Amino acid sequence: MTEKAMVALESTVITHGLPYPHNLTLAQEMEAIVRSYGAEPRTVAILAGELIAGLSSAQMSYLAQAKHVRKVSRRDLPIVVARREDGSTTVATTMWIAHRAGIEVFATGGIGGVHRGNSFDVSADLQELAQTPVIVVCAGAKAILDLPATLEYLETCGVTVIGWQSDEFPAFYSRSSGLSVDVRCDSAAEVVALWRAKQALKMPGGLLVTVPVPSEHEIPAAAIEPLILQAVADAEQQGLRSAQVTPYLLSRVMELSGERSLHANLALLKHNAQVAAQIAVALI
Ligand code: PSU
Ligand code: MN
Repeated sequence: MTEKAMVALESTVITHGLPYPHNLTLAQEMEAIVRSYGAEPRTVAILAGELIAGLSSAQMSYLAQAKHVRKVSRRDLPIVVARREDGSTTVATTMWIAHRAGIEVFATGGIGGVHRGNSFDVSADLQELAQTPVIVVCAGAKAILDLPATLEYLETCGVTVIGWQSDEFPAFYSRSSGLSVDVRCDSAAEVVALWRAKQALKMPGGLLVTVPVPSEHEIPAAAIEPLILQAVADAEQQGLRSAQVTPYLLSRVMELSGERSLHANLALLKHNAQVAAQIAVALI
């Protein structure tokens, strides 16, 4: 039980997910939204090897402009700590650090998942959801991933997937994926009830709350799919692997689809911050 309503925010979306200056404005806006709902924002990152849950505004503006900051997932954590390097945290490492800082709720855009055409490329985000007790609020996963395989993997890991006011698993830019969630929640209190039940059962791991992008910013699957196919083909042609794949796909889809995808991305991140803050407040 926490005394303060807190919401963790990740930093890979700042360093690798969005272009400057949109990344900085977005990070600041997400923090302001969390505060306006009565919770405290804690943006997570690693600076000079130190794990930070709650960047200052100077640290945030440094990170938003820094070049060559390492994207730190679970396996990278000992490296940046030992070498006292800077790093931005993925969903996996943000969960890990948030939990150790006593934070139970985390808002992000999209989680990593199982990659299309390469079922051995599975984001460490999924394993983290299996192990670390944090409620992750996201817009589902980008259709750059294999969404049915991602849901199967979450099922194997025992992660309950919640649809926020929705029966369907959202596909980031699109509200619909044709895939069902495990349970629908229409209010923060319903999410809290599931969380409390999971805790009472002493089960490890988090909960995934998936929030469809606000309708006015949605990009229909038919419009985005050809661009995703193009980006996936380009990534294959370049022979990218491991941690490079996701950032490349994110920036290539953004390049191919332009302003529209940027605006959808910003809108869903801000909306997710609202939902996460409501859940954090309901937990107190
Ligand atoms: N999906 C997005 N935007 C992002 C990411 C994923 O739509 O910014 C980032 C998140 O930080 C996520 C990470 O945790 O990419 C997953 O990377 P990988 O697939 O290498 O695990
Ligand atoms: Mn990967």
